[in-house]
Amino acid sequence: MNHEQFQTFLNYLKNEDKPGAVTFATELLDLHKMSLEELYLNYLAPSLILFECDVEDEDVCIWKEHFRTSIIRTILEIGYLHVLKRIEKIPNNGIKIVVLTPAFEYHEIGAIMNTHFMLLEGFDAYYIGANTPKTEILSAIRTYHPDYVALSVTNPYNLVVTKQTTDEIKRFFPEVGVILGGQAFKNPHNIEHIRYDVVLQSLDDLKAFSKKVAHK
Ligand code: B12
Repeated sequence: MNHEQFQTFLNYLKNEDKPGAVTFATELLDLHKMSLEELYLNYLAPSLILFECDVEDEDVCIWKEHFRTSIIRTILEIGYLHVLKRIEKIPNNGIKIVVLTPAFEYHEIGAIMNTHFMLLEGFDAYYIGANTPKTEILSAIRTYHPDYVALSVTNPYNLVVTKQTTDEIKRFFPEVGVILGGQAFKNPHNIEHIRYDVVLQSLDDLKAFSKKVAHK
């Protein structure tokens, strides 16, 4: 990774320079200086995970974090256009995945990024949103008939609602697989009582999963 380049990107973000940050990231993709995967994993994700507010006033820190997230979201939406261009050449593996974050979980950047990665691995992936109530999830399963539902969960407080959600999925749609991903599952104890089929935490995990399940 080019540290100087990363620092330039971070400086745009630190200065809340949205045009600068978006143009910088878009050019990296447009000029093929960096793959979308590299941009997401080495630039966008760390710029959020390592976010530190250098002012004491907490109120200022909150809107700064929100603003940074909105800049990253804009870059992800532009990234999607690059995904569309690339998937024309990628064979579809015939597996449909609905991606979401469950009720009360607002952290959605990991879910969006991984939906793009799934598309690039040949999955038919749909990100249906953050803070998705159980009933809406069941409705989406009824509509899309996915092979898997992927739940991205960041905050361990949301493990209870995750358990309730996956119990309902398995009760009404036992044939649908449950994928878990996100920071809340880094601690293996957090998964003990949840019904799931696979935990995926990285692009490598996703690639290995794709190899394993691609059959059609
Ligand atoms: C941005 C952010 C927010 C934004 C989110 C906006 C949005 N639209 O997503 C907002 C402002 C809404 C927010 C709110 C809150 N946040 Co917040 N937030 C963050 C921050 C700074 C970055 C999160 C992020 O986007 N990371 C980047 C993504 C790419 O990383 P990721 O989600 O981990 O995803 C990666 C992997 O986990 C994996 N992955 C994730 N999902 C999946 C799914 C699959 C299928 C696969 C294969 C892989 C995968 O792939 C990704 C790439 O590697 C983190 C800091 C941190 N250290 O993470 C705090 C953080 C997560 N937040 C935290 C907290 C406490 C909160 C609040 C409770 C604050 C409050 N008091 O209100 C609320 C909770 C809101 C809610 N109900 O969910 C804590 C959580 C602590 C904990 N208990 O774990 C953190 C860690 C901050 C901290 N250090 O205290 N937050």
